[in-house]
Amino acid sequence: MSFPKNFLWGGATAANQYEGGYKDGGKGINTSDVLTAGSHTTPRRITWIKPDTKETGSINMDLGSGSPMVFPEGAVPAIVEGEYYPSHVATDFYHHFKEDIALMGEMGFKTFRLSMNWARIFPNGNDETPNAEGLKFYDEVFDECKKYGIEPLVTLSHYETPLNLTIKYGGWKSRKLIDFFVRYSTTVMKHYQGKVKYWLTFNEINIMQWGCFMAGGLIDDSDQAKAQGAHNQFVASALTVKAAHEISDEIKVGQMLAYQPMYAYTCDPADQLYVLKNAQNTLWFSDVQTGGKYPAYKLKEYERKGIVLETEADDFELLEKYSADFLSFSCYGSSTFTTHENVEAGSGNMIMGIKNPYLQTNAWGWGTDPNCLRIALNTLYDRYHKPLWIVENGIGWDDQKEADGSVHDSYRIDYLRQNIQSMSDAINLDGVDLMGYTMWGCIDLVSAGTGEMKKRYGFVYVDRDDKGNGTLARSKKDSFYWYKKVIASDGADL
Ligand code: BGP
Repeated sequence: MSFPKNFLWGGATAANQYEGGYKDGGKGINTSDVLTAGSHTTPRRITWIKPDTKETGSINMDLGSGSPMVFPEGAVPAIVEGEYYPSHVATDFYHHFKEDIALMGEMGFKTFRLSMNWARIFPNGNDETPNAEGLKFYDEVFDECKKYGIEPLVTLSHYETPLNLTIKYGGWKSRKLIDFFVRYSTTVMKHYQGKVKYWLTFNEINIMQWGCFMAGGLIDDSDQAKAQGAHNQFVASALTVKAAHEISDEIKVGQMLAYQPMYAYTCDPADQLYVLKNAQNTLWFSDVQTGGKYPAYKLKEYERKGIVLETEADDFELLEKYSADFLSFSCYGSSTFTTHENVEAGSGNMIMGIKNPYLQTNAWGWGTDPNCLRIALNTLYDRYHKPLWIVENGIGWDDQKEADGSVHDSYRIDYLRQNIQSMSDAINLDGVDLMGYTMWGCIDLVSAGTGEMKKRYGFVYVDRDDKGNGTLARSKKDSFYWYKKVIASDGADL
């Protein structure tokens, strides 16, 4: 079975994990720039400084550690001398973009998902005018894409907020950020009109609930702050959709959700209810941003917890009128839940839940699930009836490069083959409207959850290790040639 002729095959990246050049071209500092490296067993940390006494230290990032983030009195996140911050160089797209886009062109990419670095355009987040050098950089990137017929898909904020906005306003819990973001989104949508048609507002907006520093630039992880942070991002997204449609009806703005099918471990009805509640924890984000309305279960929960949103009179009308044009999502596998005790716990990273005996896992405990995309696509299409786009899917592996530069990643090819088949079934057998597929981390980049280099996803290997050593040279993995063949055959030759 093949795919529609205009299907957007490609790969995905994010500035904070890929771009580097963290001080080049007038770029400001982002929240991601103060995150240290971690590992599978040690959480990433946020460094801080007390501006008065110059005392420094660090605390665990909430995502992955599960511990609350409590900054010492008077401390603010900062870059501290002597620490290693993976995002500062990452895999240096900033200086390798021509080479990398040529590699994507060689694979036959129809689309390339990248994120724009907010602080490269507005270094402090709240500047009156954009940084011309930052605008020029992405102009060159998009011109390069055009050479190869590659349509960019641009995330406006992928796990980063200009640090100044976190220090000054506490990140997304402040409504001030709505105006700053809309100034940024409107500026770039106008500037790149004719070059960029597809935009996403916030990467994995629902990660706000577990990784609020990454997803919301919050240094207060209370339920109240997270609820307000999400609400403010919803309103900023709606205003971005409004601005996009005013600029041109060619421009489409999508939501981006972290999604994974959820299974009950047993047929005990208590397990089914537990799974339903867990699923709602994800789906309420798309109920609001794509569906246009807060669901009743969320409003009841806020009432129960005493959470009161700071809103303005037209917020809810805006959310409904300017809901997302399409829904994009990441999906790496599935999660399994139970209310029963004494069931072997899995070692999920971002993917929570317990071990599913029917599935294989990689070294980081992420399960591979041959049916996850078909289930995800059916669930989301039935719920919203809007076009979908899979913008992340893939498998992290500690790939080994041979002396001749080759990388034999048959496990990645097997994973992708199953996932693409599952996606094909959703289109061809179930009639789902799917716009495209961008495999995560198409050129090796830094892991978001752990800050490691050795958790690699790419079709292209980059010579860089967990300490930041390496030449940054690129080499093609076996999966590079395989994906090229898949695209050339419109998905028929898997
Ligand atoms: C998603 C993020 C990406 C990416 C990916 C893989 O949740 O949007 O930024 O990194 O997960 O996760 P990790 O890098 O932790 O393996």
